[in-house]
Amino acid sequence: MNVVSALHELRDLSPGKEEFRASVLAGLSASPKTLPCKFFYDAEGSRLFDLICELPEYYPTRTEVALLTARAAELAALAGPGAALVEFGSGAGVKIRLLLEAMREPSLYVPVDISRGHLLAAADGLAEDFPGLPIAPVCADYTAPFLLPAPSGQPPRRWAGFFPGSTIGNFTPPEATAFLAGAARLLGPGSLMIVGTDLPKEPAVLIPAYDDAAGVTAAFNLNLLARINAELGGEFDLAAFRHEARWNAAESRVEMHLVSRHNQSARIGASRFTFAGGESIHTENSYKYAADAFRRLADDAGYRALRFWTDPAGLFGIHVLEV
Ligand code: AVJ
Repeated sequence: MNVVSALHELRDLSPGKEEFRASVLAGLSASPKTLPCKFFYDAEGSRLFDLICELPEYYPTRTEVALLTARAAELAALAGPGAALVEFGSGAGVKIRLLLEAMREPSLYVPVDISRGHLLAAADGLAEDFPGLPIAPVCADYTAPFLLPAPSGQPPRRWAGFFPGSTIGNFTPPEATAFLAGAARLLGPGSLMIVGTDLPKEPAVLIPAYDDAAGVTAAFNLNLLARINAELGGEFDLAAFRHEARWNAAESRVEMHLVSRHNQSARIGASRFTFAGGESIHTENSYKYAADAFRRLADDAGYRALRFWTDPAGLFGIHVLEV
């Protein structure tokens, strides 16, 4: 099979501008104010996120890549020959390469991502590096249900979900349980789910990971306001907000906020929003799960825990689940 025929046409279910507008207006009308983190990932946000992954303070990516490298053969053995992979939030497609290289005759790769350009570029690169591997990209917000593309030819021996990066930490625990239950339904009985989870640790390590010295994470957070200005005709003064990362110990999560530097108001079309000095827009949660806490959550979603791996410093974890 040649590269062109192995790369399927994109299925585009990405949220449109009206969904973005409705979410932004609702979030800024709420108290406290909030914006959904899934909208970070326009072209510029995806570019900034890839830079975050390279930052010295941002330990999750390199720690998880090292874990995946060490465990790729074991993961491939668990998946078995002829397995089909679905990746939720596939991004630049770096981590999946480690799995695909170790797997025997993977039958299909379905990258699912909300960022269309990023998804297509990553799928093109993979099609070149894995000629003959059917790749069926789906541009979708995976927090909403979607259908899997039907594999051409033989049904895969086994489906395996891949949700790396601790992106599951963006959900609240009930949302994470619902997401996992949905993945179990989507992938079916006998399927695997491989989930990367960041582990709780001292704020002295967590806070710099979300508030780096070079200011990349600040730019990533503020880009949400730039996107509102560009796409929704917003009139936010980006210099009037500052990025803040907070450790919420009671909830075991890092929170990102955009804090208003002074009293101000900002318009988006016909709507006007007022901000007191020090008032924040809560833009992201990043939950940190101890191994046991995550196992309970997976159990609530109907999954059995097969494996858990962590690095020597106990920074990051990978769970392998089966349903
Ligand atoms: C992509 C959700 C895993 O929560 O660590 C990085 C996003 N936000 N720096 C994370 C993020 C700020 C990241 N996830």
